[in-house]
Amino acid sequence: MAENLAKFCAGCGYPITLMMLNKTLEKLDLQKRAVLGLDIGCALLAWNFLPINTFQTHHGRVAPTMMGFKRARNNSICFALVGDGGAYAIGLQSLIHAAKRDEPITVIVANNTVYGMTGGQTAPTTLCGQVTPTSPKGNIEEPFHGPEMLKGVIKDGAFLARTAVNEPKQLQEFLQKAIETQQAGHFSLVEVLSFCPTNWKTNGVDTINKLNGLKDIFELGIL
Ligand SMILES: Cc1ncc(C[n+]2csc(CCOP(=O)(O)OP(=O)(O)O)c2C)c(N)n1
Ligand code: SF4
Ligand SMILES: [Mg+2]
Repeated sequence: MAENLAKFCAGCGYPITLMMLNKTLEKLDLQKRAVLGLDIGCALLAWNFLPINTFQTHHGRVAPTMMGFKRARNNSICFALVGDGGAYAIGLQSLIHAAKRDEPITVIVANNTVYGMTGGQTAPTTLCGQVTPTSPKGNIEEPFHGPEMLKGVIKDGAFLARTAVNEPKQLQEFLQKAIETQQAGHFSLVEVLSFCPTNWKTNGVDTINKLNGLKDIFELGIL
């Protein structure tokens, strides 16, 4: 695994989420049944990161692809790893209907508040006032809260939560709950506030401070 870390930028949050996912699957002895669907964006860099099977999809289309996978192979444990842009912009329509239909998959949203892979442009989650290449004078909109919006459409038994990469215990706990929800036949989504020092243009200390600042805006916990 270690040599694959090189694909992500130094200090990226994705490897933490992936390591916690791997630990959880190991604990539940589910690595062999797991399939990790990857959206376009920095999620795709995870294609050979873990000792589990992966599946590459188009931008915003990882949730419907993994729904299809789950229907065809219902003994598999299906994950859709997607960025905030993929989940809440181009893929929002299919995500809403996956949640509404209570599709038994687990969506993991890495929320770094920007379009990371393409250079840090404004995403639906970008904070008001945040400077990006497409909002050089500061974003004028309030950020979109994805799991809160999905609360309005989910069925009983579904699981929605938000945590952060610097809350590894909670991250592992929520991933386990999400997997158990999928095994019980329901939809689950865990949003993970994630570091993107390359596009945030932050050093180590400022990266942690920025992530902690996000926790004041995006509530952590089971939603
Ligand atoms: C249909 C389509 N539109 C646009 C793109 C260009 N594109 C690739 S990655 C990306 C942004 C990804 O941002 P996000 O989903 O937040 O993931 P991150 O890289 O931040 O993890 C975009 C717009 C694309 N690949 N396909
Ligand atoms: S651009 Fe950001 S999200 Fe993508 S690998 Fe680099 S630090 Fe991670
Ligand atoms: Mg992003």
